[in-house]
Amino acid sequence: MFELIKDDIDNIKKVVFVTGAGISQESGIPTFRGKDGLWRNHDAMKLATIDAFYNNPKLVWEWYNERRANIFAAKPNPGHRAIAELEKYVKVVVLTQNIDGLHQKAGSSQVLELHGSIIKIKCSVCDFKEETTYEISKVPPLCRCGNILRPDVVWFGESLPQDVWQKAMVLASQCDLMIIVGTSLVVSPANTLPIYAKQNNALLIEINPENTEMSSEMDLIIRNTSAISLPKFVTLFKKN
Ligand code: BJW
Ligand code: ZN
Repeated sequence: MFELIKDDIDNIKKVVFVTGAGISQESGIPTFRGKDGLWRNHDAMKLATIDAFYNNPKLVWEWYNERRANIFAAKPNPGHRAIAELEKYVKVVVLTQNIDGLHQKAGSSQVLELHGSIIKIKCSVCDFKEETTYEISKVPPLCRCGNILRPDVVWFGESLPQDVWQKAMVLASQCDLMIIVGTSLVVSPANTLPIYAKQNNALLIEINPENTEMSSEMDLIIRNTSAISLPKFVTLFKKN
């Protein structure tokens, strides 16, 4: 599966993973696009917007409540665990678009959450923020200041947390190998990270059963799932 890069392994010191919804699919968490991207006949892409939240905060909160219950019950799969295990052999950073916390649960120590976290909620007006895994029974929940609380995630049209994004760009520009796993690469600015890596002459590997926007730029493409492919990738380092 990874035969083509076997001889490059000794020169790889810094690995950056760019991950998306597909890596958590085998943990039972639906992806955003395609047939998986419908919830009660609503397009996930339309729900993940600030306009949807202000138009119908109850509906958007019901979507997040269901996802929170599913995500909090989910376990990391062999793909997440392989990435965490790779830290034994090389420097590893995970730049994830996912909000599910499964990389951290698997044991990865350097995870940058580009689109926020479903564990956190924040006020839509004041500075209030907290981590909570309890079920939000009355939706939409209200802040002490009287305004609506929201999930601390990044919706379309909103900026990514700037400190996180700045770090992500630097790390992508400095890696020797970037592995892009389970993302359609249609959402910017996360989909520009492979370009920063390429500018540093990093090797690019894509792990995805389907073609993506940037497949033609990859040095190696693995058309298989992450839970199958990533443990095999780590074995290359174990033999060294
Ligand atoms: C497997 C697998 C297995 C399956 N193993 N693989 C026009 C107007 C306004 C804005 C824009 C515009 N044009 C562009 C923009 C910018 C916009 C954007 O990119 N839009 C595009 C859709 C066109 N981006 C933004 O707005 C971002 N902010 C920004 O740019 O700020 C500056 C700005 C400000 C104001 C105006 C304009 C710009 C913010 C983006 C935020 C994205 N948020 C979400 C929701 C997060 C919260 C939540 O989860 O609830 O993030 S949307 C959703 O998409 C989520 C994901 O992180 C993200 C990416 O999706 P991902 O992970 O790639 O999932 P899928 O489903 O697309 O793909 C899954 C893949 O896995 C597939 O390829 C499968 O084949 C594969 N797979 N099983 C391996 N087992
Ligand atoms: Zn408030």
